Amino acid sequence: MGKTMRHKSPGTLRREVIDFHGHLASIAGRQTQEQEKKNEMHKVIFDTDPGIDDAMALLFLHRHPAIDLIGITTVFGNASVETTTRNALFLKREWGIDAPVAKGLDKTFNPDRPHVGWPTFIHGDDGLGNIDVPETVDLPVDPRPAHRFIIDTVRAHPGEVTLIAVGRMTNLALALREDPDFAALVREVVIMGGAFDVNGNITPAAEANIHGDPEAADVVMAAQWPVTVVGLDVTTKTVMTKAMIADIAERGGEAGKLLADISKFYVTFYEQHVPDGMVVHDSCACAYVVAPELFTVRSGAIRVVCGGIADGQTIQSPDNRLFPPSPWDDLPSQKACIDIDAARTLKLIGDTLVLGG
Ligand SMILES: [Ca+2]
Repeated sequence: MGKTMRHKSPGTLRREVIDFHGHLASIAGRQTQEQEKKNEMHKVIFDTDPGIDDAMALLFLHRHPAIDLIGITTVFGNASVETTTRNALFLKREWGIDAPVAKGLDKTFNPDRPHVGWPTFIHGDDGLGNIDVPETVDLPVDPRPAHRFIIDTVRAHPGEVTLIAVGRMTNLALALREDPDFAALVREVVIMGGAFDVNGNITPAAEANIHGDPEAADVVMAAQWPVTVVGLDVTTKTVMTKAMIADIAERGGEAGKLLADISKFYVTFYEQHVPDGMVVHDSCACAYVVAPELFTVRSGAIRVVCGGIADGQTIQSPDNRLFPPSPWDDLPSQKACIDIDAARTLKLIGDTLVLGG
């Protein structure tokens, strides 16, 4: 080798040295890219009550290249937990999703809260737009209750797991009560729920996910983990038109067609609220995880009203405002989304839903 090199001209040697350095730089570049890619990947547990907009969000998580969906946990809300779990299994089977499904309990965090009926006029009797979901789906359910599954999975991947909760906050609050220390091991919590500078959608004060279990939501906001709340302030600005849904059916393969079929019922409900299409509440929370730059956030402690006429209202104490001593003091500063680039968010959602279709 040394003998060969002695016979090379200085020009050849210089070129080889440059090539070698280029090779090293390219390996280093590859490693940096891989590292960045790893950093950009989000291990996600999706806590959900499918639910039509939940179904869209689930397909988004399944198809987005930066999301590693490692668990689906179910909660009651859009329908009973029996129905939402069956629906999660149905979508898992239809869309070939690997993540295990763990079923939540069937009671609010405060079990004395009276049960209010399911919103079948929004999501259909089957929770998925009355598309004839089979009574049972022959897939296994994780043996653990949802909140225990969440704790165990976070503890198996400390600092790596993002929790996206798009139903009532019951499972997250139960997990915090069972294992308060696990909160410090969660990377991020992103919630669809609440209404800060706008009216609610189930009462003038409250949004449905929070209203369905206010005590649970108050526990979640007060915990020592980073929470971002994607509420009605931004989701009601994010309306997917019928033409966009048709495009997803066209380009999104069988999964896109099923999603469009499921969404018909919801679009009909939304005719009384928006001129064309549907509000994609739950997908907004998923979009935030991969593209937070599309959202404007405000920081400050968040409390949830529990009881009275404003039951379930979310109220933030902005960090830059001074108040006399109040029940918001000494709580962690969380983020409330107050604005969104709706056009770019819808494009991101639409482009993701058809990936691999
Ligand atoms: Ca939901």
